[in-house]
Amino acid sequence: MSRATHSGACPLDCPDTCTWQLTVSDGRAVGLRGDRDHPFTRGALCGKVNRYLDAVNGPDRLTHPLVRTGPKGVGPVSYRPASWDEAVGRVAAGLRASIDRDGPEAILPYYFAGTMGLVQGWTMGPRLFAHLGASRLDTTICTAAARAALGSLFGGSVGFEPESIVDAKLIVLWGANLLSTNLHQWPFVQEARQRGAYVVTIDPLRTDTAARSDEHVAPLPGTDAALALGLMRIVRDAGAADRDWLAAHTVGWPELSARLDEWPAERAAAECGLDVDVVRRLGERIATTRPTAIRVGLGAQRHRGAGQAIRAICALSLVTGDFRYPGGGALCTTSGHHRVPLDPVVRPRGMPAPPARSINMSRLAAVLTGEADPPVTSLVVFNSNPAATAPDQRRLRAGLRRADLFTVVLEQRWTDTCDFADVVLPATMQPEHLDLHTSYGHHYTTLNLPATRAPGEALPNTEIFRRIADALGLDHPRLSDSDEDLARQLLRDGPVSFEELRERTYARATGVAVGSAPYAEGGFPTPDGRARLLDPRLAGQGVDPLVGYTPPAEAADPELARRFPLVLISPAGRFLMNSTFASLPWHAGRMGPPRVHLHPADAAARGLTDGDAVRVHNDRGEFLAAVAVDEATRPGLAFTYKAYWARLSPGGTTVNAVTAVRDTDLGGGPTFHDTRIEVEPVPAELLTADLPRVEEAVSGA
Ligand SMILES: Nc1nc2c(c(=O)[nH]1)N[C@H]1C(S)=C(S)[C@@H](COP(=O)(O)OP(=O)(O)OC[C@H]3O[C@@H](n4cnc5c(=O)[nH]c(N)nc54)[C@H](O)[C@@H]3O)O[C@H]1N2
Ligand SMILES: Nc1nc2c(c(=O)[nH]1)N[C@H]1C(S)=C(S)[C@@H](COP(=O)(O)OP(=O)(O)OC[C@H]3O[C@@H](n4cnc5c(=O)[nH]c(N)nc54)[C@H](O)[C@@H]3O)O[C@H]1N2
Ligand code: SF4
Ligand SMILES: [Mo]
Repeated sequence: MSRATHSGACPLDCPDTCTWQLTVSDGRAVGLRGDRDHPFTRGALCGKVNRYLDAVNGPDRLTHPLVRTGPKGVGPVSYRPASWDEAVGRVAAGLRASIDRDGPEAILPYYFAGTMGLVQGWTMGPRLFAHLGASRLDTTICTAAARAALGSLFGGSVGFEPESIVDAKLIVLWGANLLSTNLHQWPFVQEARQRGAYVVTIDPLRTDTAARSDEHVAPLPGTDAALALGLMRIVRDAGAADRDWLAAHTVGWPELSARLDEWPAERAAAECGLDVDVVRRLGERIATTRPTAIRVGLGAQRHRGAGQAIRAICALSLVTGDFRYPGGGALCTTSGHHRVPLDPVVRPRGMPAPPARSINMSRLAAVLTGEADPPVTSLVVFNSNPAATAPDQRRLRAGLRRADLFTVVLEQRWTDTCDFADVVLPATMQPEHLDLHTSYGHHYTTLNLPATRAPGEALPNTEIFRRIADALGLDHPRLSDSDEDLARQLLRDGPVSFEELRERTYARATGVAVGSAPYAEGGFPTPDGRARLLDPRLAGQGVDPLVGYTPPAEAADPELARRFPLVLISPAGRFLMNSTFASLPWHAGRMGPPRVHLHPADAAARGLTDGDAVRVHNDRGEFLAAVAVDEATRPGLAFTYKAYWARLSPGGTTVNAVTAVRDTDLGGGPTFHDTRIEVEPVPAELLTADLPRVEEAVSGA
């Protein structure tokens, strides 16, 4: 019996990008644990990934290409197995038909971070579509608003060094639920606490993270910029604005300071639905505590005013001068520190890549139902499950059902999106392919080498795209680069080599040291090294050039509030990774069925008690859920966890049936947490109606 251990990377869309040790016995993955030496992983994975091998070894893995033989939207019964040659031939014919009829922009590749791996996710697929002249995908679904805000403010997605948070004396976890979504940051927060730090969580919900902090401040969703402006005002009035540092390393402080005159604590508190004393105390604490670290989550940027929110929150750390100190300042994502430029790999020199329109992925429902001209007539989905995760699900499903839309889905298991495919292509999982990972929560780069054979005929995305290129008759040599070639190209000008990573699996690769304050002397990645509290370029995008406040859209709409009195947010669930794992028995069991959490006052006002079946609805659509009466929320605010699967949910829809296609003020991001709803009771049987189990469903194919 052969048994070996291989180092690799967790591929999931999580800031922690853990290094893991995979045990393989006779070709099968049998054990998985966190790398003990990795400075951020520190020996442990998370609950959901401790069971990752359920996904790898599951009986529901897709093992053969499938082609559609029946209607769209009904599931695996509409499909039969096919050879790779036949399936890829169909894909090529479908794409060709779109090109011949409407030009290459009629093709839309739709992909996201199902794997964060740069090789399987962000190189060969985009390279093929760039060469074809297909529509480019503006990958906005997650961090577009934050990225745009950080780009404006700092010149890139940079911030304090996350391991150095141990040196902070005040830690503000702002719109971040670390214990669910950034677990490996938590021990560093605890270490800071042991050294005397005070921890405040700013979250409309009393999450586990909030409950385990020293203080929980619960503003109304989408009002963070108002809170940040109020806090900056208190800091300034306390004489704690770091005027020398602001003068040397920022632009726009005089203008911002003038704006703060409009933001007394009372106004901020009223806007945020907070007690004014809570705002004052927090402001005074920030004014008097150096260094303060603000760990900004992504939850604060899923509202219309997201760009201004992220700018204002991060501006607070500029006003206090906290970037002077190790462990001080703001951090939303570390991705801007990693020097692995994608564009030269996606569009390598010498490979023609015609100019093409750009399509905002968060608008997919609108794009497929009339917004795009010429229309999208071929859709190639990989590393994503938009039928579950994209907004305005009812409209999106209507678009996906279009008879004239040719859809290809590359997947590891049958998902909601597969229901609408013409061709489903079986893809490998992380133990089966090569990949290269940077991180959005730390400063290490990790190499993942294949350690097991894929089940059946599953292939890496890269190989699937090479075959599609070949079937299309494309013969540019860059379209046959191997996975190792792609990884080497990504690392070409980087600080760490492929050889080094092959030897050691991971390396610190950004040039920022633990315990350092990278922006102590300014040097932000803007042209003049200064952070921009005032950014005249934003005027062209319809955004106030000065840091300020954009109220939420639906949450702040009194007219809509009369019909839909509850605001609904849908943050991350601990045992899922977006919609990944939602079909696996262990993970689904830990999550429980879809629930809508209501404050006791809201439940009582509607005569609802725990476990009652309700229809959660607004003008866009509805989903069914059980009521969870929950003190973790506040009156007027409901929540449910994101990314259940429609095909496994009662009623056949999810929370994204009520979320809107609407752009954030900056970056064109989605506004999942800016949604109004009402709930009304429905018969309990509706929740327990027979639902297909995925294993059964797929064995029909
Ligand atoms: N277990 C698990 N981990 C995950 C994911 C998952 O699905 N499950 N998803 C991954 C992905 S793709 C991402 S993008 C990240 C997201 O992870 P986070 O950045 O943590 O984002 P969310 O879970 O959307 O929201 C975080 C918190 O923000 C709060 N929040 C909502 N609206 C507001 C607001 O207006 N202001 C403030 N201050 N807080 C608000 C929510 O109540 C929530 O507790 O997590 C990643 N990690
Ligand atoms: N209501 C609501 N909706 C949300 C959010 C929210 O907060 N609220 N959050 C949004 C956010 S932050 C995000 S990032 C999106 C994420 O939404 P999606 O991009 O749809 O992410 P997942 O649901 O994780 O789906 C990823 C899919 O990729 C597949 N996959 C993984 N690795 C590979 C591979 O190597 N090859 C192939 N072919 N497939 C692979 C997995 O099996 C999985 O089905 O959801 C968004 N949706
Ligand atoms: S999901 Fe995040 S915390 Fe869990 S193992 Fe992967 S990288 Fe680590
Ligand atoms: Mo995300």
